[in-house]
Amino acid sequence: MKPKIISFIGIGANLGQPIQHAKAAIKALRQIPQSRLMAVSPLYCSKPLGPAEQPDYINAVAKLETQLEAEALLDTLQSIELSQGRERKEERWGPRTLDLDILLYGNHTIQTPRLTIPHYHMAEREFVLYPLADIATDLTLPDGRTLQALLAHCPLNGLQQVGESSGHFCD
Ligand code: A4P
Ligand code: MG
Repeated sequence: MKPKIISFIGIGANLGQPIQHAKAAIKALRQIPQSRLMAVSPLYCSKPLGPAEQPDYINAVAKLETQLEAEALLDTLQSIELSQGRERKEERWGPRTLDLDILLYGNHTIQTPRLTIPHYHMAEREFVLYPLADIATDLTLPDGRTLQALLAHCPLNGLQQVGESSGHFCD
């Protein structure tokens, strides 16, 4: 019997109808083999990190219990991205309809050509840390830093839950 690992998955979308892409991604996460979707944060609107000339993002974080190896989980997430995230005629290097990142995989630290876990720069990203706190408030990263300590140094930068705003962005 393979061990059951708790993994946190970052969901990001900023093209087409990003709220619909995020919801479709959550539906797909429920279907991943050898896995159980345990919690999903609310959806958030966030300001784009990187080139400013792109739409705001919808972000969320999901908690998945899985018996898949990390690379097999990545394969599955990439197939969800392909099937649900890339049906539109996107610019090759442009923003993406759907991005699914493995933020954490149990307490493992992984560094391979295909995988860096914990995910690159997650500890400074408000659109990762705040949704993570909604579903895993007492989390500690593999390096010993607590989520609460990281949040204390992470400004909101305009992050807000979908539905809270009067619709001036992310609508
Ligand atoms: N890869 C390595 N580690 C991982 C991991 N832990 N999880 C590799 C998933 N993939 C991982 O990813 C490129 C390669 O990363 C994969 O083939 C995999 O082998 P990708 O999804 O094709 O490309 P990407 O997501 O554009 O790259 P990256 O580096 O993940 O981008 P970022 O840094 O995540 O930036 N602003 C806001 N507000 N919200 C966002 O969600 N996202 C991005 C994407 C930029 N700005 C954003 C947001
Ligand atoms: Mg990615």
